[in-house]
Amino acid sequence: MVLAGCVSLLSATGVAKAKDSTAPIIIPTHNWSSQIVMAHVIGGMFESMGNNVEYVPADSQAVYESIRNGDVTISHEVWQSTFGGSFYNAMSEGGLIDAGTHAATTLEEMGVPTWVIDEGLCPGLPNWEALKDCSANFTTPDSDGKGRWLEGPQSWHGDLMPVRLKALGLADKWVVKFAGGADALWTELASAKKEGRGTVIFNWTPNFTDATGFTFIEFPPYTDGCRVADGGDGSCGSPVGWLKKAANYKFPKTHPAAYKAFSKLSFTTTQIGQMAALVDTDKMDHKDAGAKWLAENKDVWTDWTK
Ligand code: TMO
Repeated sequence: MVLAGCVSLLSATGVAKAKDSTAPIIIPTHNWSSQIVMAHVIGGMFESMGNNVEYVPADSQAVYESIRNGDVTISHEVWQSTFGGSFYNAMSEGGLIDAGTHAATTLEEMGVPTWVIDEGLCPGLPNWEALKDCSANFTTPDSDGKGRWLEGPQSWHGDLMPVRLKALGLADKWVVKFAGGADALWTELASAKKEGRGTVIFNWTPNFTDATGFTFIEFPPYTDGCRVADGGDGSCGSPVGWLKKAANYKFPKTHPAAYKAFSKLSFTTTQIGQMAALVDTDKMDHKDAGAKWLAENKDVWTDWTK
């Protein structure tokens, strides 16, 4: 109470707030839609406050080292399962700070479009043990007679999924293939549907598929240390995780107002799903999608920029 009184007294007497630097805030763009649209949403918020912004395409793992070094200012979608390791590594090296957590919880996991279950193509799903008996319904010309898991680009998880298949004793029935990009996952969903054939793909939530019917496979639960990189045998699924924001440690000093807005902002599952859908369902350009989202959701974000 006393403190609040002091603060309003100070601003009433015209003490200037710290002003943001005119140096550009560097925002990275990666290879999935919500991340690129949200880059433009947050960049647009910063611009509305009088800041300069630059977008740079960046590798989604290496970016944490770039933030630590100051080549990139922020990361606005730090997904626990895929990037938690790189995020904490950079933090322990020094130079990267945790700028808070979005409201949305996340899952990054293999799964099937829900119609695959409804059509009886793998009885027993979403329990992973069903995969022992249904691989014949998931073969493709490149899968050597095995069922195919279509993983995301290898830059996201390396050999996490091939190692998991082996650890679960499924490697004689299933094989992992890597998609060149996220678009290849959505193309596969559409063509499997058209051909009425089973498909298992890597996917995540929040995403546009939250609204189209997608079921994640339930693997043995994730525990700290269950992955090979953390000392385990890799026979576990992905965590239900957080979605964080990260920043270079100087950002609060160079751009105090923008940093304050960045640390306050928090998107929900629905909002992030909308950002992805503007591109993947409505086929908009990422930049236009960001502008449209900002225009239609002023009530969501303007308070954060004050
Ligand atoms: C990092 N991702 C959301 C694509 O799983």
